[in-house]
Amino acid sequence: MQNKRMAAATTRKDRLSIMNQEATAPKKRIFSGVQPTGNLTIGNYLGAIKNWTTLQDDYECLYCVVNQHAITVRQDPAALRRATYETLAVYLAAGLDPEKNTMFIQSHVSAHAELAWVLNCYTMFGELSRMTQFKDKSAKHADNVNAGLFTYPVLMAADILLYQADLVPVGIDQKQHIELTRDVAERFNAIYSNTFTVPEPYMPKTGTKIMSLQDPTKKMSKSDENENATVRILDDKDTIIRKFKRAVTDSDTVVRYSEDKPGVSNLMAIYSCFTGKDFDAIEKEFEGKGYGDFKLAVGEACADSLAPVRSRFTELMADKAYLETVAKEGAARASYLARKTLSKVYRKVGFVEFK
Ligand code: ATP
Ligand code: LTN
Repeated sequence: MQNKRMAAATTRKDRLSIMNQEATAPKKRIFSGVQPTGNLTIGNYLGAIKNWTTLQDDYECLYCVVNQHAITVRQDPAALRRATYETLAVYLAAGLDPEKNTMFIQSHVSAHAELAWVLNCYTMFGELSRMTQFKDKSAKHADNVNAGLFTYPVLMAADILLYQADLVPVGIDQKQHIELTRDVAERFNAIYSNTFTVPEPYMPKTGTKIMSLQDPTKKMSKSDENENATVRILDDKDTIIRKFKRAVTDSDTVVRYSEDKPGVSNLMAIYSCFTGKDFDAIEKEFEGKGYGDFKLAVGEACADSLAPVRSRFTELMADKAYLETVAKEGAARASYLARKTLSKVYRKVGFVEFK
């Protein structure tokens, strides 16, 4: 934001005034995370990670690989370990600079679990029962409706509140969890005086909910068992094009954004995110052309945009030592910030100090 303001400043006086403000006003803080529960999809990319890369110059950003959230659903330990490093590698491959952003692994910073325990005592059973993600996931994993799945949003609130984050960039599916985080923060602040920054969700205009290619009424999700339903950030070009060719549309032939055309509208949103074109421009571009041409164009735009991410990812995965260094330095910085909040909370609730 401040850099854009600087570019727009026309006089020397304006520029000096912005520089003075930059010197005194701390940058706003951002926190977000992705679960290492599988290969990331273009939903995760367009709804979250791609936007993160646009924020790194103007905000102080922390991005976490939330492996503690991941075990609310049963995970194979080796697969979880692999996915944890892969998720961190995707953050870097997408363009997040470790010099500018703090990237770390949730289980490396014990304050997350510690604050979550405290916040559990300030979150109501009724509030958690209303969470739609809990309802969806407990229906999907009916044999394992564990307490962690139920209190998942409390750990998420702890993630965010530990860092006094102002903004949380996420897809729309996480909005309800951010609202709960705000309620818990406000409740705690009201009892103990100002302790937590009350965060706001930060969502992109388009791409906030990318739908499944096989059922456009359902969110695209990395744990979907139907491989044709999801496009993975790391899929190769042929696979991406094949998946878009098979995408469910409708019996019409017109490329038009409309609620009654969820399949085509979803493809238009994806195309818009990758090309920067708006819906009017897309409708004009494909006037008189069929779905075949359109699907191919979406596939190509997606594959071409992701190609550099994929090649950088392969390089990064071959350098485990580098990934470990990024995670270690990230955890050190995150722990320092997290401890400050946790000590304050412990003092306020009346825990005696460890001497
Ligand atoms: P899972 O299948 O394990 O539930 P997921 O694909 O839903 O995972 P998360 O790890 O829960 O992904 O989400 C990571 C981030 O990606 C969140 O900010 C979430 O809002 C965003 N996100 C996930 N799916 C989509 C989607 N289809 N469209 C837009 N954003 C999404
Ligand atoms: N619940 C989120 C992942 C997540 C998160 C967070 C996102 C865990 N902690 C803190 C933003 C901020 C999801 O995407 N399912």
